[in-house]
Amino acid sequence: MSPPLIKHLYTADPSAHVFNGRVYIYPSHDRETDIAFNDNGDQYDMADYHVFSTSSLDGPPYEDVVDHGVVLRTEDVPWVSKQLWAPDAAEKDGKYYLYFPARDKEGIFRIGVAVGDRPEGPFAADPEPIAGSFSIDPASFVDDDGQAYLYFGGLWGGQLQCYQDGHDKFDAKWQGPQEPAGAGKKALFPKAARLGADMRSFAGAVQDVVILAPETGEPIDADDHDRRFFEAAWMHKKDGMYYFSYSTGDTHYLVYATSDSPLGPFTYAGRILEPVLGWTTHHSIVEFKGRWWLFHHDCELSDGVSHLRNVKVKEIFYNKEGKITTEKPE
Ligand code: FUB
Repeated sequence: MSPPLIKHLYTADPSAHVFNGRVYIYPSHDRETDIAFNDNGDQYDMADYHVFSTSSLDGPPYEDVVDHGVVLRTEDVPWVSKQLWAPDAAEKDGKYYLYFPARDKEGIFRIGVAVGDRPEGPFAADPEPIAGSFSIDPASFVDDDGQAYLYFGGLWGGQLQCYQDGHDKFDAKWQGPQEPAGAGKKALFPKAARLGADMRSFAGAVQDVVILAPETGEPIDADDHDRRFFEAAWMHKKDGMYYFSYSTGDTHYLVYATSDSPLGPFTYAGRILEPVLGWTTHHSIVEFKGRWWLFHHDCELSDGVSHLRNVKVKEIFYNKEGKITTEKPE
């Protein structure tokens, strides 16, 4: 097995970006808890974020990785009750924005933003979640024209299945491990919104990120659990093509779909990473010094405890047509 990038804490859901020539990693900070394991993810009871950075991905042993310490806590954010899940970050005009999902005081996941002057924080949270936001796993993407987007959503514990009647209608009866199923039913779509110039609000409506099956040109079926979106959205752009990647959840794959537009529609294109040790899989993809890197997690450090994870990194490769070579966990 390749060793974790970070060993002194449990970390997961790594969102990596290159800022000022350094790789910055914004992960979840897993912690031990007495909460019983369930399919709603209650045991993922995280309460703060650390930021990490490095000038080199050549490793192991990754001795250059710096832990910048705690940059945001549950108690720093007035609207949050619990569960600081997978974050991401973006830069605009010298300011840094940390996007994070958490449950509000009613137990509903929203997405918040915290702002800092440096990539390593600290970050000061806005007093309310982003208006119109819901569910989990925000992933930011700033296109070459400067327009920023936020992709998000996650099934089951992430509550995406509770918004089938509209993006502003939370249907509590869909809470828990359930989703559309059966012949003729289509999978639920991940979501995206343009970010406003302030990077702290949505400019315009939340949109569906449509993912099509290449063999039919139709949206992926609900029962197609090897390919349907579950959680862990990420966007990257290479050679003019937009790559939307995600986890398939209960089938444990990291997969991707491509488009010539940042809002799609996307066409399913293949697997990036086969299942790792642990239930969840979650990642980011970033170019650094001319090579492309997959940041992800598994549960090696905890010998397989699904909510005690560790971040890893591995190089990935594209063929001439832009297809990503499927990696096996190491
Ligand atoms: O870390 C908590 C949740 O587990 C994330 O939000 C999901 O993507 C999964 O990795």
